Amino acid sequence: MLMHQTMRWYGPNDIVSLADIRQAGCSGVVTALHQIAVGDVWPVAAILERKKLIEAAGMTWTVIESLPVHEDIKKQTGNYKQYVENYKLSLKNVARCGLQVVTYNFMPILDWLRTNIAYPMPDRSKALYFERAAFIAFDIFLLKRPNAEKDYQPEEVQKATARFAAMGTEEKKQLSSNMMLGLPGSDEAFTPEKVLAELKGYEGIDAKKLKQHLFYFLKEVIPVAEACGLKMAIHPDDPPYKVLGLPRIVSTEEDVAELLLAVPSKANGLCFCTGSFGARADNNLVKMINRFADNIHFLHLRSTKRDAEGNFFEAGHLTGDADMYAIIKEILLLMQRRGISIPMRPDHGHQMLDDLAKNTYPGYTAIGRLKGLAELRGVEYALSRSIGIKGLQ
Ligand code: DNO
Repeated sequence: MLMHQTMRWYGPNDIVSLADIRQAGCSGVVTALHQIAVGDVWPVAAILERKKLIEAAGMTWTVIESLPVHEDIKKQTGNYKQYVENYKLSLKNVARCGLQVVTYNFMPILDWLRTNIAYPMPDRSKALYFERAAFIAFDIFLLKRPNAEKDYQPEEVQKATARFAAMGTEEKKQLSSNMMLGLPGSDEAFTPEKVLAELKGYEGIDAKKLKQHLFYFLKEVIPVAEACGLKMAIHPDDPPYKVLGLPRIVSTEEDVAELLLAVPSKANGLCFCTGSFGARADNNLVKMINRFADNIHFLHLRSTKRDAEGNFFEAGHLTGDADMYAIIKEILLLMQRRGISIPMRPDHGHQMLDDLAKNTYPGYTAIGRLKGLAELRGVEYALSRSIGIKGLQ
Protein backbone atom coordinates (compact mmCIF):
# COMPACT_ATOMS: atom_id res chain seq x y z
CA MET A 1 0.00 0.00 0.00
CA LEU A 2 1.60 3.25 -1.12
CA MET A 3 0.46 6.87 -0.91
CA HIS A 4 -2.10 8.05 -3.45
CA GLN A 5 -0.33 10.75 -5.47
CA THR A 6 -2.27 13.90 -6.17
CA MET A 7 -1.75 17.56 -6.95
CA ARG A 8 -3.80 20.60 -6.16
CA TRP A 9 -5.69 22.10 -9.08
CA TYR A 10 -7.30 25.50 -8.76
CA GLY A 11 -9.97 24.71 -11.34
CA PRO A 12 -10.53 25.62 -14.98
CA ASN A 13 -8.73 28.98 -14.60
CA ASP A 14 -5.53 27.38 -13.31
CA ILE A 15 -2.72 27.68 -15.86
CA VAL A 16 -1.52 24.29 -14.68
CA SER A 17 -3.85 21.94 -16.55
CA LEU A 18 -5.29 18.58 -15.61
CA ALA A 19 -3.11 17.06 -18.34
CA ASP A 20 -0.02 18.59 -16.69
CA ILE A 21 -1.04 17.04 -13.39
CA ARG A 22 -1.58 13.65 -14.98
CA GLN A 23 1.80 13.81 -16.72
CA ALA A 24 3.47 14.65 -13.42
CA GLY A 25 2.45 11.16 -12.35
CA CYS A 26 -0.72 11.84 -10.41
CA SER A 27 -3.81 9.68 -10.40
CA GLY A 28 -5.74 12.06 -8.20
CA VAL A 29 -6.64 15.74 -8.01
CA VAL A 30 -7.26 17.96 -5.01
CA THR A 31 -9.56 20.87 -5.69
CA ALA A 32 -12.50 22.96 -4.55
CA LEU A 33 -15.37 24.91 -6.03
CA HIS A 34 -13.60 28.23 -5.55
CA GLN A 35 -16.37 30.03 -7.43
CA ILE A 36 -18.84 29.42 -4.60
CA ALA A 37 -18.87 32.09 -1.91
CA VAL A 38 -17.65 31.00 1.52
CA GLY A 39 -20.68 29.91 3.51
CA ASP A 40 -22.94 29.02 0.57
CA VAL A 41 -24.05 25.44 -0.02
CA TRP A 42 -22.20 23.45 -2.69
CA PRO A 43 -24.89 22.22 -5.09
CA VAL A 44 -24.77 18.63 -6.34
CA ALA A 45 -24.81 19.71 -10.00
CA ALA A 46 -21.69 21.87 -9.61
CA ILE A 47 -19.85 19.12 -7.72
CA LEU A 48 -20.71 16.56 -10.39
CA GLU A 49 -19.67 18.87 -13.19
CA ARG A 50 -16.23 19.36 -11.62
CA LYS A 51 -15.91 15.65 -10.92
CA LYS A 52 -16.65 14.81 -14.54
CA LEU A 53 -13.96 17.20 -15.78
CA ILE A 54 -11.37 15.48 -13.61
CA GLU A 55 -12.48 11.99 -14.56
CA ALA A 56 -12.40 12.91 -18.25
CA ALA A 57 -8.71 13.69 -17.72
CA GLY A 58 -8.17 10.17 -16.37
CA MET A 59 -7.97 10.98 -12.66
CA THR A 60 -10.18 10.99 -9.59
CA TRP A 61 -11.22 13.94 -7.42
CA THR A 62 -9.55 12.53 -4.35
CA VAL A 63 -9.77 15.31 -1.79
CA ILE A 64 -11.70 18.55 -1.40
CA GLU A 65 -9.39 21.39 -0.39
CA SER A 66 -10.97 23.40 1.00
CA LEU A 67 -14.57 23.47 2.06
CA PRO A 68 -14.03 26.79 3.84
CA VAL A 69 -15.56 27.67 7.18
CA HIS A 70 -17.40 31.00 7.29
CA GLU A 71 -15.94 33.69 9.55
CA ASP A 72 -19.24 33.88 11.47
CA ILE A 73 -18.73 30.26 12.57
CA LYS A 74 -15.23 31.05 13.82
CA LYS A 75 -16.49 34.07 15.75
CA GLN A 76 -19.95 32.67 16.62
CA THR A 77 -21.59 35.82 15.41
CA GLY A 78 -24.41 36.71 13.03
CA ASN A 79 -25.81 33.82 11.11
CA TYR A 80 -23.37 31.20 12.31
CA LYS A 81 -26.00 28.56 13.02
CA GLN A 82 -27.31 28.87 9.48
CA TYR A 83 -23.74 28.61 8.12
CA VAL A 84 -23.21 25.43 10.14
CA GLU A 85 -26.40 24.00 8.59
CA ASN A 86 -25.15 25.02 5.15
CA TYR A 87 -21.86 23.29 5.85
CA LYS A 88 -23.68 20.09 6.79
CA LEU A 89 -25.67 20.25 3.58
CA SER A 90 -22.50 20.72 1.54
CA LEU A 91 -21.04 17.66 3.29
CA LYS A 92 -24.10 15.60 2.40
CA ASN A 93 -23.92 16.79 -1.19
CA VAL A 94 -20.24 15.99 -1.68
CA ALA A 95 -20.78 12.57 -0.10
CA ARG A 96 -23.66 11.93 -2.51
CA CYS A 97 -21.26 12.60 -5.34
CA GLY A 98 -18.84 9.97 -4.04
CA LEU A 99 -16.20 12.22 -2.48
CA GLN A 100 -14.57 11.02 0.70
CA VAL A 101 -12.11 13.51 2.23
CA VAL A 102 -12.77 17.17 3.07
CA THR A 103 -9.98 19.55 4.08
CA TYR A 104 -10.69 22.79 5.90
CA ASN A 105 -8.98 25.10 8.35
CA PHE A 106 -9.93 27.25 11.32
CA MET A 107 -7.48 30.14 10.85
CA PRO A 108 -9.18 33.47 11.56
CA ILE A 109 -9.56 35.85 8.58
CA LEU A 110 -6.42 34.92 6.68
CA ASP A 111 -5.06 31.62 5.45
CA TRP A 112 -1.33 30.99 4.99
CA LEU A 113 1.02 33.99 5.08
CA ARG A 114 4.42 34.72 3.55
CA THR A 115 6.38 37.98 3.44
CA ASN A 116 8.11 37.08 0.18
CA ILE A 117 6.70 34.93 -2.61
CA ALA A 118 9.80 35.19 -4.81
CA TYR A 119 12.69 34.57 -2.43
CA PRO A 120 15.75 33.85 -4.55
CA MET A 121 17.51 30.53 -4.08
CA PRO A 122 21.22 30.30 -4.94
CA ASP A 123 20.31 28.60 -8.26
CA ARG A 124 17.95 31.50 -9.10
CA SER A 125 14.77 29.56 -8.66
CA LYS A 126 12.31 31.22 -6.28
CA ALA A 127 10.82 30.06 -3.01
CA LEU A 128 8.25 31.24 -0.47
CA TYR A 129 9.72 32.94 2.59
CA PHE A 130 8.47 34.11 5.97
CA GLU A 131 10.73 36.74 7.46
CA ARG A 132 9.77 37.72 10.98
CA ALA A 133 11.23 41.26 10.96
CA ALA A 134 9.48 42.07 7.68
CA PHE A 135 6.25 40.61 9.01
CA ILE A 136 6.41 42.75 12.16
CA ALA A 137 7.29 45.80 10.06
CA PHE A 138 4.19 45.17 7.97
CA ASP A 139 2.01 44.80 11.05
CA ILE A 140 3.25 47.99 12.75
CA PHE A 141 4.08 50.35 9.88
CA LEU A 142 2.05 49.28 6.86
CA LEU A 143 -1.10 47.74 8.26
CA LYS A 144 -0.80 50.05 11.28
CA ARG A 145 -2.72 47.68 13.53
CA PRO A 146 -3.54 49.55 16.75
CA ASN A 147 -1.18 48.53 19.57
CA ALA A 148 0.57 45.97 17.36
CA GLU A 149 3.96 46.68 18.97
CA LYS A 150 2.63 45.34 22.29
CA ASP A 151 2.53 41.85 20.78
CA TYR A 152 6.29 41.76 20.24
CA GLN A 153 9.46 41.90 22.30
CA PRO A 154 11.16 45.36 22.35
CA GLU A 155 14.20 43.94 20.47
CA GLU A 156 11.89 42.58 17.77
CA VAL A 157 10.23 45.96 17.35
CA GLN A 158 13.64 47.59 17.09
CA LYS A 159 14.74 45.14 14.45
CA ALA A 160 11.54 45.58 12.49
CA THR A 161 11.90 49.37 12.67
CA ALA A 162 15.42 49.18 11.22
CA ARG A 163 14.24 46.68 8.60
CA PHE A 164 11.41 48.99 7.56
CA ALA A 165 13.67 52.04 7.39
CA ALA A 166 15.95 50.19 4.98
CA MET A 167 13.09 49.19 2.64
CA GLY A 168 12.56 51.01 -0.63
CA THR A 169 9.10 51.96 -1.89
CA GLU A 170 8.96 48.97 -4.20
CA GLU A 171 9.81 46.52 -1.42
CA LYS A 172 7.16 48.02 0.84
CA LYS A 173 4.59 47.71 -1.90
CA GLN A 174 5.56 44.13 -2.60
CA LEU A 175 5.49 43.20 1.09
CA SER A 176 2.01 44.66 1.46
CA SER A 177 0.71 42.86 -1.58
CA ASN A 178 2.21 39.53 -0.44
CA MET A 179 0.59 39.86 2.95
CA MET A 180 -2.76 40.82 1.45
CA LEU A 181 -3.03 37.94 -1.04
CA GLY A 182 -6.58 36.65 -1.10
CA LEU A 183 -7.70 33.28 0.13
CA PRO A 184 -6.33 30.33 -1.88
CA GLY A 185 -7.96 30.09 -5.28
CA SER A 186 -9.39 33.59 -5.10
CA ASP A 187 -8.15 36.50 -7.21
CA GLU A 188 -9.65 38.96 -4.79
CA ALA A 189 -6.96 40.40 -2.52
CA PHE A 190 -7.52 41.72 0.98
CA THR A 191 -7.04 45.40 1.70
CA PRO A 192 -5.53 46.79 4.93
CA GLU A 193 -8.88 48.49 5.67
CA LYS A 194 -10.74 45.22 5.30
CA VAL A 195 -8.29 43.33 7.49
CA LEU A 196 -8.38 46.03 10.18
CA ALA A 197 -12.17 45.96 10.17
CA GLU A 198 -12.24 42.17 10.38
CA LEU A 199 -9.67 42.19 13.18
CA LYS A 200 -12.11 44.23 15.25
CA GLY A 201 -14.53 41.35 15.03
CA TYR A 202 -12.02 39.17 16.86
CA GLU A 203 -11.66 41.46 19.86
CA GLY A 204 -12.39 39.36 22.93
CA ILE A 205 -11.74 36.08 21.11
CA ASP A 206 -8.63 34.46 22.54
CA ALA A 207 -7.26 30.99 21.84
CA LYS A 208 -9.47 29.42 24.49
CA LYS A 209 -12.61 30.91 23.03
CA LEU A 210 -11.66 30.11 19.45
CA LYS A 211 -11.11 26.51 20.52
CA GLN A 212 -14.60 26.41 22.01
CA HIS A 213 -15.95 27.63 18.69
CA LEU A 214 -14.00 24.98 16.79
CA PHE A 215 -15.21 22.24 19.12
CA TYR A 216 -18.80 23.42 18.76
CA PHE A 217 -18.40 23.26 14.98
CA LEU A 218 -16.90 19.77 15.20
CA LYS A 219 -19.69 18.51 17.47
CA GLU A 220 -22.16 19.67 14.85
CA VAL A 221 -20.49 18.49 11.65
CA ILE A 222 -18.54 15.37 12.60
CA PRO A 223 -21.65 13.22 13.22
CA VAL A 224 -22.93 14.27 9.79
CA ALA A 225 -19.60 13.44 8.14
CA GLU A 226 -19.54 10.10 9.93
CA ALA A 227 -23.07 9.25 8.87
CA CYS A 228 -22.30 9.90 5.21
CA GLY A 229 -18.91 8.18 5.18
CA LEU A 230 -16.78 11.32 4.92
CA LYS A 231 -13.46 12.06 6.59
CA MET A 232 -12.80 15.61 7.73
CA ALA A 233 -9.17 16.73 7.64
CA ILE A 234 -8.28 19.96 9.42
CA HIS A 235 -5.25 21.81 8.06
CA PRO A 236 -2.83 23.25 10.62
CA ASP A 237 -2.09 26.95 10.99
CA ASP A 238 0.52 28.39 8.67
CA PRO A 239 2.66 29.80 10.18
CA PRO A 240 1.85 27.83 13.33
CA TYR A 241 1.52 30.66 15.86
CA LYS A 242 -0.37 33.85 16.61
CA VAL A 243 -0.38 36.39 13.76
CA LEU A 244 -1.62 40.00 13.73
CA GLY A 245 -2.87 39.47 17.28
CA LEU A 246 -5.15 36.64 16.08
CA PRO A 247 -5.19 33.36 17.96
CA ARG A 248 -4.12 30.26 16.05
CA ILE A 249 -5.25 27.01 17.58
CA VAL A 250 -4.05 24.15 15.35
CA SER A 251 -0.31 24.65 15.67
CA THR A 252 1.11 22.10 18.08
CA GLU A 253 0.86 18.44 19.04
CA GLU A 254 -1.22 19.37 22.08
CA ASP A 255 -3.64 21.44 19.97
CA VAL A 256 -4.24 18.41 17.77
CA ALA A 257 -4.62 16.04 20.71
CA GLU A 258 -7.23 18.37 22.18
CA LEU A 259 -9.28 18.75 19.02
CA LEU A 260 -9.31 15.01 18.39
CA LEU A 261 -10.39 14.40 21.96
CA ALA A 262 -13.16 17.02 21.76
CA VAL A 263 -15.05 14.80 19.29
CA PRO A 264 -13.54 11.34 19.19
CA SER A 265 -14.31 9.86 15.79
CA LYS A 266 -12.37 8.58 12.81
CA ALA A 267 -14.21 11.23 10.81
CA ASN A 268 -12.54 13.94 12.91
CA GLY A 269 -9.12 13.93 11.34
CA LEU A 270 -6.12 15.78 10.05
CA CYS A 271 -4.54 17.02 6.91
CA PHE A 272 -1.02 16.42 8.17
CA CYS A 273 1.02 19.25 6.65
CA THR A 274 4.71 18.68 7.35
CA GLY A 275 5.48 22.20 6.10
CA SER A 276 3.12 23.99 8.50
CA PHE A 277 3.78 21.89 11.59
CA GLY A 278 7.47 21.76 10.65
CA ALA A 279 7.88 25.54 10.85
CA ARG A 280 8.04 25.03 14.64
CA ALA A 281 11.11 23.31 16.02
CA ASP A 282 9.10 21.95 18.97
CA ASN A 283 6.83 19.86 16.71
CA ASN A 284 8.31 16.38 16.38
CA LEU A 285 6.75 15.37 13.06
CA VAL A 286 7.49 11.64 13.19
CA LYS A 287 6.18 11.39 16.74
CA MET A 288 3.01 13.27 15.74
CA ILE A 289 2.39 11.01 12.74
CA ASN A 290 2.77 8.02 14.99
CA ARG A 291 0.50 9.43 17.69
CA PHE A 292 -2.28 10.62 15.36
CA ALA A 293 -1.94 7.73 12.89
CA ASP A 294 -5.60 6.71 12.85
CA ASN A 295 -6.83 10.22 12.17
CA ILE A 296 -4.53 11.26 9.33
CA HIS A 297 -6.61 11.35 6.15
CA PHE A 298 -4.51 13.53 3.87
CA LEU A 299 -0.85 14.54 3.64
CA HIS A 300 0.86 17.72 2.49
CA LEU A 301 4.53 16.96 2.11
CA ARG A 302 7.05 19.79 2.06
CA SER A 303 9.95 20.97 4.12
CA THR A 304 10.85 24.37 5.54
CA LYS A 305 14.28 25.56 6.60
CA ARG A 306 14.13 27.53 9.83
CA ASP A 307 16.65 29.84 11.44
CA ALA A 308 17.08 30.94 15.05
CA GLU A 309 15.15 34.20 14.50
CA GLY A 310 11.89 32.56 13.50
CA ASN A 311 12.36 33.03 9.76
CA PHE A 312 11.78 30.13 7.43
CA PHE A 313 11.86 29.50 3.71
CA GLU A 314 10.42 26.61 1.78
CA ALA A 315 13.38 24.45 0.93
CA GLY A 316 13.47 21.59 -1.57
CA HIS A 317 11.12 18.78 -0.56
CA LEU A 318 14.05 16.71 0.71
CA THR A 319 16.41 19.44 1.84
CA GLY A 320 14.67 21.32 4.63
CA ASP A 321 14.44 20.58 8.35
CA ALA A 322 11.74 17.93 7.97
CA ASP A 323 13.33 14.50 7.92
CA MET A 324 11.44 13.23 4.87
CA TYR A 325 13.05 9.80 5.02
CA ALA A 326 11.79 9.20 8.56
CA ILE A 327 8.42 10.83 7.81
CA ILE A 328 7.70 8.70 4.73
CA LYS A 329 8.83 5.58 6.54
CA GLU A 330 6.40 6.29 9.39
CA ILE A 331 3.61 6.94 6.89
CA LEU A 332 4.32 3.69 5.02
CA LEU A 333 4.18 1.74 8.25
CA LEU A 334 0.93 3.33 9.35
CA MET A 335 -0.70 2.72 5.95
CA GLN A 336 0.19 -1.00 6.19
CA ARG A 337 -1.23 -1.12 9.71
CA ARG A 338 -4.45 0.59 8.64
CA GLY A 339 -4.57 -1.24 5.30
CA ILE A 340 -5.20 1.97 3.38
CA SER A 341 -3.54 4.29 0.91
CA ILE A 342 -3.51 7.89 2.16
CA PRO A 343 -3.69 10.65 -0.44
CA MET A 344 -0.69 12.96 -0.52
CA ARG A 345 0.29 15.99 -2.50
CA PRO A 346 3.69 17.56 -2.91
CA ASP A 347 2.95 20.86 -1.22
CA HIS A 348 4.24 23.99 -2.92
CA GLY A 349 7.36 23.95 -5.04
CA HIS A 350 9.98 26.33 -6.27
CA GLN A 351 9.29 28.56 -9.23
CA MET A 352 11.89 27.36 -11.71
CA LEU A 353 12.74 26.82 -15.39
CA ASP A 354 9.91 27.87 -17.73
CA ASP A 355 7.65 28.64 -14.79
CA LEU A 356 9.80 31.66 -13.89
CA ALA A 357 8.07 33.50 -16.71
CA LYS A 358 4.58 32.37 -15.78
CA ASN A 359 2.04 33.88 -13.48
CA THR A 360 1.00 30.95 -11.31
CA TYR A 361 -0.58 30.77 -7.89
CA PRO A 362 2.33 31.32 -5.46
CA GLY A 363 3.85 27.95 -4.58
CA TYR A 364 1.72 26.11 -7.13
CA THR A 365 3.88 25.99 -10.24
CA ALA A 366 3.86 22.81 -12.33
CA ILE A 367 7.59 22.16 -12.56
CA GLY A 368 8.56 22.80 -8.94
CA ARG A 369 5.80 20.52 -7.71
CA LEU A 370 6.62 17.90 -10.31
CA LYS A 371 10.20 17.90 -9.04
CA GLY A 372 8.99 17.63 -5.43
CA LEU A 373 6.64 14.79 -6.29
CA ALA A 374 9.33 12.90 -8.18
CA GLU A 375 11.70 13.16 -5.23
CA LEU A 376 9.10 12.12 -2.68
CA ARG A 377 8.00 9.24 -4.89
CA GLY A 378 11.61 8.10 -5.16
CA VAL A 379 12.01 8.05 -1.40
CA GLU A 380 8.77 6.14 -1.00
CA TYR A 381 9.70 3.62 -3.70
CA ALA A 382 13.09 2.91 -2.20
CA LEU A 383 11.73 2.65 1.32
CA SER A 384 8.87 0.38 0.30
CA ARG A 385 11.30 -1.99 -1.41
CA SER A 386 13.66 -2.03 1.51
CA ILE A 387 10.93 -2.76 4.04
CA GLY A 388 9.23 -5.27 1.77
CA ILE A 389 6.00 -3.43 0.92
CA LYS A 390 4.17 -4.29 -2.28
CA GLY A 391 1.67 -2.23 -4.27
CA LEU A 392 3.44 0.22 -6.53
CA GLN A 393 0.97 2.43 -8.31
C1 DNO B 1 -1.46 26.54 1.27
C2 DNO B 1 -2.46 25.53 1.65
C3 DNO B 1 -3.55 26.10 2.55
C4 DNO B 1 -4.65 25.08 2.72
C5 DNO B 1 -5.82 25.55 3.55
C6 DNO B 1 -6.71 24.38 3.89
O1 DNO B 1 -0.77 26.37 0.32
O2 DNO B 1 -1.89 24.43 2.21
O3 DNO B 1 -4.06 27.24 1.97
O4 DNO B 1 -5.19 24.76 1.48
O5 DNO B 1 -5.40 26.16 4.71
O6 DNO B 1 -7.94 24.80 4.33
